[in-house]
Amino acid sequence: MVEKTFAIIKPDAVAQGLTGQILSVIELNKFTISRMEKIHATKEQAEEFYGVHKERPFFQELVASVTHGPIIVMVLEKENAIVDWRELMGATDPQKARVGTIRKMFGASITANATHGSDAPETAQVEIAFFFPQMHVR
Ligand code: 3AN
Repeated sequence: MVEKTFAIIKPDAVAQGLTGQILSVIELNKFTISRMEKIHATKEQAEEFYGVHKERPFFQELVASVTHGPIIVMVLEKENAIVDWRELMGATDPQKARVGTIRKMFGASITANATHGSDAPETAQVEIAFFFPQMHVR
């Protein structure tokens, strides 16, 4: 089934000039970039977006890491987009990510791990609606 997922290129990767290379990997892996925008997320947006993590010890670090510079927010589309994008990103910790994954190639640390991706269909729907409210998800 063709599905949509939500992706972010995080501030560290954008600041390092890795946007083009990451977009290239995305396209080589047959994702369609349906929507894309460069924004600078506010603290309030980040706190709401990462709301499920608010009790975790790294929450403030996480919010800071995604707001300290511009990010690229995207809707990616392909068959099994949600699972395939998470596989292409690799493990949360770049040191544990498989060779060839985006986080292995471009991630610096567990917080500055280059990209974000929705983890389930419900999350994808909520995250797409959060950044692209005018978009029809299904
Ligand atoms: P993923 O992004 O692989 O789905 P989650 O959902 O467990 O990982 O975590 C969300 C984000 O929180 C991660 N992308 C990462 O930036 C950050 N994070 C996760 N675990 C840690 C940790 N132990 N220390 C610092 N940041 C973390």
